[in-house]
Amino acid sequence: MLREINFDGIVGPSHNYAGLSLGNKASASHRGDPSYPRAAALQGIGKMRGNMALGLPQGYLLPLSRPNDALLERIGVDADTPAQLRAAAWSASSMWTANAATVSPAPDTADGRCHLTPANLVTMFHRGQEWRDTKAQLDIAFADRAHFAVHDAVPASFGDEGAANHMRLCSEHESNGVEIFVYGRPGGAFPARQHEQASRAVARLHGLDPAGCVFIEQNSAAIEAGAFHNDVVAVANEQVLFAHAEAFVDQPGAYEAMRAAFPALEVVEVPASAVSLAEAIKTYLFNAQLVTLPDGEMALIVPEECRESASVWAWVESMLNGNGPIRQVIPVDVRQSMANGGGPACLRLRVVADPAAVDSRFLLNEARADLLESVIARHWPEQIDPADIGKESLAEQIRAARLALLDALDLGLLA
Ligand code: SUG
Repeated sequence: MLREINFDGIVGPSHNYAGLSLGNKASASHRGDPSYPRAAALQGIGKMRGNMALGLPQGYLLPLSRPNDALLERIGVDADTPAQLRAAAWSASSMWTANAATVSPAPDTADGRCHLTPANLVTMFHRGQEWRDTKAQLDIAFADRAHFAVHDAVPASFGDEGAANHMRLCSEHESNGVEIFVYGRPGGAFPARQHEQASRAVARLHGLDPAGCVFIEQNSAAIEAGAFHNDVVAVANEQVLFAHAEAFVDQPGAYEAMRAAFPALEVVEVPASAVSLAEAIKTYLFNAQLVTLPDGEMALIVPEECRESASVWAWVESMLNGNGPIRQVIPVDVRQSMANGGGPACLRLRVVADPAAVDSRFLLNEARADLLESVIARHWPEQIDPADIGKESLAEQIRAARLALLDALDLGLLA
């Protein structure tokens, strides 16, 4: 029985605001703020619990080992090395598992297995250190080779940001789908992180039918406004695409190409006159989890920040009063992640699979959520000030906290 399972990244004990992501406005504007790793991780568990309560299967991926001293060695770090480069080794950015990999479910692929390709994340120095350790987790969680294939990341010449630039249209999750790859064209004010050739390589590696793939270019104006990933301005679920009117460089052409491959497409578009790109990016209305509930209705899980924006909430209310496919809008508090540019959708990787084929140590239930909360409450630093980054005592606490988590989950082999 194939289900959509959301694998959320558990927020790591080194969560901090170092302002590392050029083009990510939240990351830049919170640079230097104190962070609250314990609260951040508990907010993430709260979101997972909420989704489980809706009847949705829930999994998680674990924080990577930080600080990553090997990374600092590779750049020959010395006393004069800028603080931001050093801070990269302390980043908890693997929490945003929408960037962990691109996933093609079994019904879409030539060999009938679910294919996963970790994203190389090469555009940002602090994120390029993630993929090998992420792959080590995917190799365990999806070890069953009868059901899953886990690839290496595509070569670093082509930036790949994973599922954040990928959407899937289908009549229901377990049926054959059309996969939409959204890439950026370089040359704008901010980096275009997803290279077209990375998307095309992933589609080939996964054995997708070319007739079931659509390649679409992001709107450079959206990237310039702060949409460093497509999932900041668009999200799809089953037959529905929920998108800002300025998400793609050629919006009518994009819909036409999607409709040619998937005629049942239903577009829920938000016009710029209702919600500007700037407001969409500030509130992360589109960085939402668009999910199908067990009764078949669709719900949109949005950041709390959406409710605080007059224009966004007015649009949400008018949408709910209409007759569209999205029947519920559920705000969640992930403010610590939001302040670094990660909303509810950034925090999860969608995998359509039989939960019984997944290593159960990566699947959440109530008892395990209690366990995660108690480890986090006991070991995660309450607060990290930017001046603490680099201190050995903090490094020790962060390492011990992660090891306590691995131990509690019987995943000590990832140490
Ligand atoms: O890559 N922020 C992440 C946010 C990723 C959001 N993911 C999706 N849209 N799917 C990024 O920019 C902040 C790091 C810092 O400033 O400390 C950061 O990496």
